Amino acid sequence: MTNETTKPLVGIIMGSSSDWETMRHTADQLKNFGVPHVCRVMSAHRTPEVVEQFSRSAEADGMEVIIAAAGGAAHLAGVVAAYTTVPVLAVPIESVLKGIDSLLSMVQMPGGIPVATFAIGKAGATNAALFAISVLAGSRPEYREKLHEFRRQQAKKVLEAKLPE
Ligand code: RP5
Repeated sequence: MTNETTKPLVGIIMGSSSDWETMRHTADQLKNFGVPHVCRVMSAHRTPEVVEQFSRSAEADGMEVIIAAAGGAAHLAGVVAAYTTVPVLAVPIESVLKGIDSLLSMVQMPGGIPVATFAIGKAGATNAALFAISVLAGSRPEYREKLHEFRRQQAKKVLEAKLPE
């Protein structure tokens, strides 16, 4: 599924369709910023060949960031990173162990193959998208301006917050 008409700059991949409830927040954020992206389900253990093919071709396909989400023994991001030098951002999905297993599987990559790991669940899904946009903004002033506007709006909401009597 390609969500924008132009070539995707960001690839959002997840180990299972059950991860979508979390990863829709990543896709929504990219959509809000008008970033072309693609969302796909692929699993490091259930469909390893698909993961390999996707990762090997990501750079030639013009992808500049890959966001990989998985839960449990969450090796998807690490496997993708093994095949590509495109930056890989990892989102740990909540699991029967509350996502601690997913987080540790992702964040504890041995030195040499980096994976940038975000918070468990919705916050991580949101921040992975915002971080990807920051990466793209390095060479795209329109995304930089949108990020500034996003921060302004976010601050405004905090300043205008009313507490109950
Ligand atoms: C992981 O196993 C997926 O990323 C998912 O978070 C978890 C459970 O997958 P399902 O059994 O719901 O397909 O590979």
